[in-house]
Amino acid sequence: MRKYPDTPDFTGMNEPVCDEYRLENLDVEGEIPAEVKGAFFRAVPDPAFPPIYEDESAISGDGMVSGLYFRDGGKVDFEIRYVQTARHKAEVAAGKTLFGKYRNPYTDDPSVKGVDRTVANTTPVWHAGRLLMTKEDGHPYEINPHTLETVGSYDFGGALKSETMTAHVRIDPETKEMFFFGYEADGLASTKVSYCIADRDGTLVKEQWFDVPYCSLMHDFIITENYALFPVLPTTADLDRLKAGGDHWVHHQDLESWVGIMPRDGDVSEMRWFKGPKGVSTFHIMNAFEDEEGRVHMDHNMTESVAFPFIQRASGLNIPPEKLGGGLMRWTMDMKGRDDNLVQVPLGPPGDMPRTANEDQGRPYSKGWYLTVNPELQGPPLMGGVVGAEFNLLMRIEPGTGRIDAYAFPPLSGIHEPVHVPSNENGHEGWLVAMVDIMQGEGDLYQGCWIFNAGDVAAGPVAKITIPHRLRPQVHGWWVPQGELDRSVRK
Ligand code: V55
Ligand code: FE
Repeated sequence: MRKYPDTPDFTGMNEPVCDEYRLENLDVEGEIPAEVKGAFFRAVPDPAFPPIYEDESAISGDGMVSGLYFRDGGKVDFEIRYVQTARHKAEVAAGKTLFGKYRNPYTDDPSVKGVDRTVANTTPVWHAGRLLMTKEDGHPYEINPHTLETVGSYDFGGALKSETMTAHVRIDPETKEMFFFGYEADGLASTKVSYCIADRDGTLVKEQWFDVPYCSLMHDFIITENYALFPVLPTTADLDRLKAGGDHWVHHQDLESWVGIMPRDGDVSEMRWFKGPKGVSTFHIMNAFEDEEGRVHMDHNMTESVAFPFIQRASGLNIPPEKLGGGLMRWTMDMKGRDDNLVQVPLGPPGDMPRTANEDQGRPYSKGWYLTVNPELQGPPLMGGVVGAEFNLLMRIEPGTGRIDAYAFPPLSGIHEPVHVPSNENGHEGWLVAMVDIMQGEGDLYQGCWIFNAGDVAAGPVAKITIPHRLRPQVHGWWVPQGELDRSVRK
């Protein structure tokens, strides 16, 4: 029998859990704000079988969908289940691993040629009453939000032509349209990118394709009130390398980055390209907005090289997280000017997992939140997650003033990406809900879900929910308010 590799991707916090379970009436310390009612969905990679290749990454793990349900009277229930992808079903039927390297079908067992190999493990997306588990290499899977049962692969009723849809969609807070894209839209290492709009009812009303300067790991994009922005960053794929059984991604320190920008309701022929710095890497964008002078600003968590150890290995790089540099960067593009270079200004320290209030998306905004590794931490971070070390500082930043407030976790603990729950109270910034891991002593792991006042993170959690079962680190999460959950398409 194959074993899980003895590597950071499969040991410590990343040790596979491989268990579907339900926990009811969880213990709560403090008081859950009445406004926190609904479901906190999370995407958790958890490989049901050991990988064929020893150097496999944690991001190839089978997607599990988890729901933390905040019900009436402060009752909280938890559930986690595998997404029943074609890939997971094929491996369960065979009782072993059949799929090879991360996004390289040329390394698969011949018996699964042509089988959808996406693992649906990155973001639970909620739009128009549907819950979708996404991964950028394929179509999403629809999930019943109440039972977490898999409905099946989802292609907008046959309308989506793109072979891929990324895990980072953007929903306009006013029109409720969902904007999304897919890179490698017509196959491996392709430069074709799809750009799609689903209306507020979830109908795919527009799909256009365009070409990017090179095939790039385009993990995220962003919209403003009038534009769609597509960052192209120098982590690239190559078909010959894939055919030779190589790695999907190699990072290039000497290659330029680009941002393609077009009117969000316009035609892809209107795309204008701005040139950015060489060698940089960004996975997540906090926000973007326009100003009165006709400039577009994009705030994103950038590093000077790529963070993922498995991509670094394939690129001949070996840079520890604390040496990756970068920061929360503002890239500004002057739409009225003729200069095709963008301007970069740092706003805050390095970090990732940015979040804003939904209502601030695409608009000028005064506050946002993201995570980092505390530079003042006296002690080791907790090893785990897809990049290696868990974040242990929750920050609230005012991008206009640079003001930062933070909540610091002790050594050997971590916090995962928070979701934001809006408040109805005037001037209240709402709540942040996030999973927390704390190693309290040798082998004594506390895991739970903490709720913070979003406007005062430094004050610490207002409520803590204990989860008495080991959890593997999540990737992204999504908050669905009770009213929307009640109006779900699947009952
Ligand atoms: C990321 C995560 C992925 C992936 C590509 O966070 C990039 C970045 C969990 O899967 O496939
Ligand atoms: Fe992501």
